[in-house]
Amino acid sequence: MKQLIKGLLTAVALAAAGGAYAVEFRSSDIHPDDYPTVLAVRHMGETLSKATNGRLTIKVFAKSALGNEKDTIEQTKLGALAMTRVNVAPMNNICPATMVPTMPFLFRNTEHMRHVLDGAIGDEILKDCEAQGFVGLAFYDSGARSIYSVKKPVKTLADTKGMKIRVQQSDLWVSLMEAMGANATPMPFGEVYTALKTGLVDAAENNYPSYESTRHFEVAKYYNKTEHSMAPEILLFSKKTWDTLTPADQKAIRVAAKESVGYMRTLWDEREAKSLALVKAGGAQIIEVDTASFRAAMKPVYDKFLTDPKLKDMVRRVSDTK
Ligand code: GTR
Repeated sequence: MKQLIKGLLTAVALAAAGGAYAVEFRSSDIHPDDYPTVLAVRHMGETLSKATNGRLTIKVFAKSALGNEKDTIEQTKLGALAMTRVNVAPMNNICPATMVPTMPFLFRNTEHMRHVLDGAIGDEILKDCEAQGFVGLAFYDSGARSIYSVKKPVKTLADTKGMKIRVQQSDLWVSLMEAMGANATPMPFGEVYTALKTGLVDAAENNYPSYESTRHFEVAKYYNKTEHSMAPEILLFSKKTWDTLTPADQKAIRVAAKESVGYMRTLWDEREAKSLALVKAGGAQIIEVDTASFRAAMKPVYDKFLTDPKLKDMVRRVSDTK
């Protein structure tokens, strides 16, 4: 018997050394099953499974089944969860470099944002999360975020003065709203619908797909095109889990993640157009905004959060990127 157990253990150890283990990685998302981020990670799972003959697979838990973004980030750090897809915002307080792509009015347009995140700056930001226990695999698009309000439209900076606006759980986001003269109310995504409906907040801010999928447009019908940030989504892998994998498998995961970015962008562009049409049909009013007045108010945010010369320089490099 002793001999048998010893033999079995050796077999397991050998299998592991040869990379012959099989693992199903759990990944979380707060969005519903048909949302581009969820579909992209599922697609990544298929690529990974093909590349490893079915040894490595990914199971995506959508609709906050494993918790809100702050919770799943914590679980990922601990290794209780292998992967999580979140916005960079709840990482701002944890991994400072994620503040760079969050900065208001930083990216000129979608092409600029994609170009920067696909290049060296994007890689540096992903790498920066490693010291905090996360292997940054990829960025996904999240479009431009704009303020949507319940009672009155927002056309210029004067209109956000005193407004209670829901933000993501990030100090940078609180400060961004304060720079608009608003009162920032940080809360998880899943609580926003009720907060808008009960008057706990006067407004929230997001891209068209999230405004539509959450049906926030039913309660906050003014979608005011402030387009104040293009804070992207980020796909994080637990460093704890990562360190148990062979270099070949780590590479396969990285390749599959990067490969899913192009797939996601196609879905994203389609979804943005579809969501805009849906919210308009549902009664939302799309309001043109004097964005220059908002842009001019953002200096305090840059001054407060870009004290580290490395981050300051990164922002300069982003602006210099054609
Ligand atoms: C969405 C984003 C989510 C989350 C959400 C929010 O656009 O995809 O990851 O950040 O916004 O506002 O909480």
